[in-house]
Amino acid sequence: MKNIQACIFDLDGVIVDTAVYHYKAWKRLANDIGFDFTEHQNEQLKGVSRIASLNLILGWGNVTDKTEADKLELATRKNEWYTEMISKMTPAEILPGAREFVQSCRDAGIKTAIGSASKNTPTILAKLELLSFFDAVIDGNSVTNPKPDPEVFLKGAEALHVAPSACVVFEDAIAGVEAAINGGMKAVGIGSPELLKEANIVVSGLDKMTLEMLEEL
Ligand code: B16
Ligand code: MG
Repeated sequence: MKNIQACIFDLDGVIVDTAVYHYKAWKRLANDIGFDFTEHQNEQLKGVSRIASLNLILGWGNVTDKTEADKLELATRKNEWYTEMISKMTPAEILPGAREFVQSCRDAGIKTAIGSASKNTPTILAKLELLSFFDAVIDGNSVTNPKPDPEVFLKGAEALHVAPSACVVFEDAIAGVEAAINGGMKAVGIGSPELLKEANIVVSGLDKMTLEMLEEL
């Protein structure tokens, strides 16, 4: 595997599906304020940072009277409900094939990292018992520019001491695929080929991914 020296994985939607917990917590917040939004709208929040998600949701509810301090309080309230839910997560919630594929990369001498927008990444990885599967973890606590800015993945490459051109990013969000391309990396889309058009290849999940496919990128 000469060309590819590192694989950088997005967390939510690639390793684990936390979208359902995010949705429950955001929906509860919206309901408290006095409006609702659909699971379909929730799709637009994937890969989007906490405060940017809140701004989108408030827009859907036509809520325009919140100050920055109010928003901080609302985001904190949502995160409390969300962290309560993820505190009950178990390794059974790891998406099919994820642990196996990460392990096969490591067995082949490919370095592995997480590149996620989530500030809750350390908690989630601990609950999934996956901390020891990654050589570096770059998350929402260590980046200032959200995807599609490539910062999160470039920091991952740097931490692994691998050139961006030798990195492959696995992403379920359009902005995440764009971030990988913007950083000069290869991108494997996880999900729908219609949506993730810019990715080099798209698979439905890591259970469909093999080391041979990495070589062909
Ligand atoms: P938190 P990813 C993203 O994770 C989620 O997809 C997105 O829905 C969430 O708002 C964001 O993390 C921030 O999460 O509130 O835990 O900091 O897909 O980049 O791994
Ligand atoms: Mg994601």
